[in-house]
Amino acid sequence: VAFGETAKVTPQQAFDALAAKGVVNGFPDGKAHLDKDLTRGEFAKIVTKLFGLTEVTGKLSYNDKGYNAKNWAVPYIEAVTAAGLMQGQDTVKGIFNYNGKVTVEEVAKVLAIALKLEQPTTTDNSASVWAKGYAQAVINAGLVEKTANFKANALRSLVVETAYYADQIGKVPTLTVASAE
Ligand code: 6LA
Repeated sequence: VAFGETAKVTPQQAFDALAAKGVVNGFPDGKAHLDKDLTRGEFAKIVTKLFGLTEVTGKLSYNDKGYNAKNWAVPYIEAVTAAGLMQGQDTVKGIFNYNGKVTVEEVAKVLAIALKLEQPTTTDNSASVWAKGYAQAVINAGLVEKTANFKANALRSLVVETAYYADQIGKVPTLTVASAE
């Protein structure tokens, strides 16, 4: 691996590394089930853990059915909302859609904002209009393939791989060149 590059890992290796840090949990059968998709609520939990956000209780920002203090996902959804990483699918009706499947473009948006990636004005990707800039940002950062179907549901393999690399981005050492003075 060249200096400044991140080693390529398999989705299983990414999962294992994130599991060791408590970012993801396996299923009761002990497997990662990387070919499954995941809900927006589950994704909010991963994002909370990945970026070390504080879970928020005592606040209910959305009007979804079942969105109440007993819902396990609420503290995570409130955390990503407070951090400005997610805002829900309908801000007029106040719908987060926590049981809906998270899409690749939704993952792209969250990572692009969290990592403060530049959103290019020129885009060439399959994302919805609202997500084109975010999708291009993660493509240009090398987090997602440019040929990805951004409107499709994200698989757990994509989420763990992008989360793993997102985590690494902050850790790659930057080369400091001493001044000649
Ligand atoms: C209200 C709105 O315009 N939502 C957009 C987009 O911002 C949302 O991004 C996330 C990641 C979210 O913030 O919850 O997923 C849902 C997206 O919905 C989009 O509108 C269809």
